[in-house]
Amino acid sequence: MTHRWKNAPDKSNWGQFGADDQRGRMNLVGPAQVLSGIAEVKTGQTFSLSLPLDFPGGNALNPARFPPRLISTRRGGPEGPENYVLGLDYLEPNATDVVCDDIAILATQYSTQWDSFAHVGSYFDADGDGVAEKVFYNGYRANAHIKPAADVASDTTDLFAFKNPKATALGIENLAQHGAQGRGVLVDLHAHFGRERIKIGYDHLMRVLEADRVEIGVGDMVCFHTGFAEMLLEMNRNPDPEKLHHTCTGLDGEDERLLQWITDSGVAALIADNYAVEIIPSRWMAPIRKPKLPLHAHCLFKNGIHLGELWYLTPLANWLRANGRSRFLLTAPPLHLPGAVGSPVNPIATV
Ligand code: UVW
Repeated sequence: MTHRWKNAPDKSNWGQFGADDQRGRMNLVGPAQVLSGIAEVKTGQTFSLSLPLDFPGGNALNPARFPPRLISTRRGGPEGPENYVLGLDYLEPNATDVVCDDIAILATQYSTQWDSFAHVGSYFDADGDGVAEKVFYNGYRANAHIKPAADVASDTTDLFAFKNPKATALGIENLAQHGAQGRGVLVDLHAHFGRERIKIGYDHLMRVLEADRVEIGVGDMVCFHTGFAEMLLEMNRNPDPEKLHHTCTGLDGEDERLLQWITDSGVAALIADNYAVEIIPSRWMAPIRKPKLPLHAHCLFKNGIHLGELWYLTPLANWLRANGRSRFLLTAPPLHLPGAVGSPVNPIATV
């Protein structure tokens, strides 16, 4: 028994990178993997893989996540809206400077984002006392290490009332310190299935990899292009809820062979341009206790594999297909915001 767990979950890698590891499979992305990514740079062209962070628009995709609010900061000087663009001549009559500052209030997972391992854990009897507790990757515990505020508000107007809303383990700063740079590989599901709502299992995936001659190696960050983010852009911040919840492919987290492939392939991160990488059932009545987000459980909770969601992959996917390629250098550091369970990101693909 380590100091945190006696039982590790079935099909997990807890302890593989050390009992106190908080970096998970990103441990496989070291200097050699960065050089493999750099070796994919042939033209120097770059693609930003972020949506504008005020997309999708509204909160029909996830009712708890609100669009960002950007507020101008009054830095001093005389009252009046014109002084949100502050002339420093109010302090020094001969100063020519005019200055703006602002504050952003944003749900870290509203738009293009990374999930940290503090985002999804599970009820699991890690200490072997016969009672399942709330536990996260490598046995880190709710309340001991991951401590969201007791009275979390879902209304952004109450945001400053939060108390101590911080993960003291597994926060996104672990990925920020790593830098999330290495080799990216794109799997173009949209080219094969269009915008049909299909759960992509192991057989689908193998067919696509074979048809497009895509090779995935240990330490690769794998991006699944489904066309969902492109559809969000078309809806221009006023998304149709029907389309949000019934369009485009996603991985099938209930396909055990797909989960085994994720384990065996050594992929470092799974990324998609859709909501959750996997397709989450909207109504769900399970006869036994099991995860509603099985891919999240397999990746974030059991195996320390970060998930990237709502990335904008369409222009990159089109370019790669037109050029007969699937690999690129990916540079995608999250915000270095200690304790956050997720983070916006502006990933850059260099081809
Ligand atoms: C959910 O809460 C569904 O999480 P994610 O943003 O990782 O899809």
